[in-house]
Amino acid sequence: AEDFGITEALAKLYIEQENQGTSTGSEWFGEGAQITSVSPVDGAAIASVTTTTKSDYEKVVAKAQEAFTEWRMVPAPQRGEIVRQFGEKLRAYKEPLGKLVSYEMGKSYQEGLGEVQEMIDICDFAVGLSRQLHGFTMHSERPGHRMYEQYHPLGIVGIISAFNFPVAVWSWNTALAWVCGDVCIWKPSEKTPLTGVACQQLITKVLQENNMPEGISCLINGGAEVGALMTADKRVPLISATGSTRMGKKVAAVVGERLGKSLLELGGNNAIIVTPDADIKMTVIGAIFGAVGTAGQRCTSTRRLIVHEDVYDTVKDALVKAYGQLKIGNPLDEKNHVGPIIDKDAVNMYLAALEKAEKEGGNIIVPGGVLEGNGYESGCYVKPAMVEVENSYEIVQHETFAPILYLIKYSGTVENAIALQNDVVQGLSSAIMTNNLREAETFLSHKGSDCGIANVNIGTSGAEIGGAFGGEKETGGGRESGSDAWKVYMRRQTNTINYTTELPLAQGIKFDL
Ligand code: UN1
Repeated sequence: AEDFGITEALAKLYIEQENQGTSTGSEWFGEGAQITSVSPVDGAAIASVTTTTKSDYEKVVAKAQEAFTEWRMVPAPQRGEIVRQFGEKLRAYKEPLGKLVSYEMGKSYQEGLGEVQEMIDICDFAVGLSRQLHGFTMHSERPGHRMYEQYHPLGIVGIISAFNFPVAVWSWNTALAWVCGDVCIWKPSEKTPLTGVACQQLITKVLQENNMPEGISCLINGGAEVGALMTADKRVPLISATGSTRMGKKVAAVVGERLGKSLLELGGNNAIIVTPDADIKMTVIGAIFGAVGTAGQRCTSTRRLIVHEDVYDTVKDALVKAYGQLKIGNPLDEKNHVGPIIDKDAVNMYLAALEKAEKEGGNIIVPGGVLEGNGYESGCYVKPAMVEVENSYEIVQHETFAPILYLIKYSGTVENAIALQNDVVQGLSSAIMTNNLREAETFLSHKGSDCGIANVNIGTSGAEIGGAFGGEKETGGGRESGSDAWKVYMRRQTNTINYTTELPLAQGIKFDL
């Protein structure tokens, strides 16, 4: 089988064949069972990691706590300098890391590189931020008093990430958390542990080169039971979790029980509204990239297309034609548009969703199916499918992490389309295609989209790091990445200072002895 430079990439990223799993920097350990990472690209076992046991975890927390006492006293701009150097490291390792992301997760090499680019960009963002961790000052109601607020580091941030963006989501959290003075413990998805090992190796090099406490970046590995060690642990004040709504509800309950903070980035059910005033060519490109890019495995992937009856047939025909041209195959081969989905469980969920859509009355216009034969031996390559449905179907209400696009027809005004778009439990990303100002502004208004992301004339996926990223309702309400998302990684303190010889009370209260 063709290697596509994978062996070389693994060596460059310091990935050994086994026993890398738990790390507090240069120290690697782990007593738990092995997880073998299997590539959905060719079904090959790439390497194994050891899972983290409870006693391994205790070692990690101790190291992280120790690192925190040192790290929080490093001035924020100097912490920014470390993150800047990490961005430089990522620039130097962009190709091997992008390749490993592509091979371990199955997204195209271009998208693997794009994911590493998001990491580099968030590092740049965080460097600037390290001099801008601003609080407000306000005027006291009392004479001779001053008030202001400031932000202090929180402590340990626990990061639980998903397979679909195996490295970028970690960096959105860590780059900000580190400049904020926090230390991080990361549990990557058990489906993509090796990209986690690679990132840990690279940041450790930067910390060593700067003589900084290595425990600011720790790695643990395993399934939900390993994540649960962190969620239940009051020594971890913030849990940032990305994944399914089902997982998020569990995390929120456990973290809520101890009144910890959680940042949740959960499922989406993202729609593009296509009005009679849409640019059809742009619509087709936006919809197709949104639906089949990353093989439909982004939380921002386009799941639903809500199309006005006047342009419905035109859009449908153009999409069917475009779907016919999609090349499905090895994502490291740049000729292909669509790679595999993550594993056979995902394939079964894809098949079950299509079956259910049909049973509920859906009309399959681009049939799905699992590809077999030469190049498809992993059993994870599926055909992007398109189904005409009603928004109310149970399966349409559900996020299936696969390239299935649901077509929904609307008539009348844009308000009708917005009602359909909002009529799901999730609230991550949304878009409208229109050249009509009234429609666009209605979509963005108070009575418009209820999602965390609402776009005009671009698709639902591919958000830039500069904005706050996240969504409402069952998407979990968290915001990470750009804008002022950093605030969740810090604790806020209001300070009042009296510089007089009197002690007046607030609210004019008299308390004379
Ligand atoms: C995710 O799928 O978890 O907006 C994140 C996008 C990417 C991030 C997706 N920048 O599609």
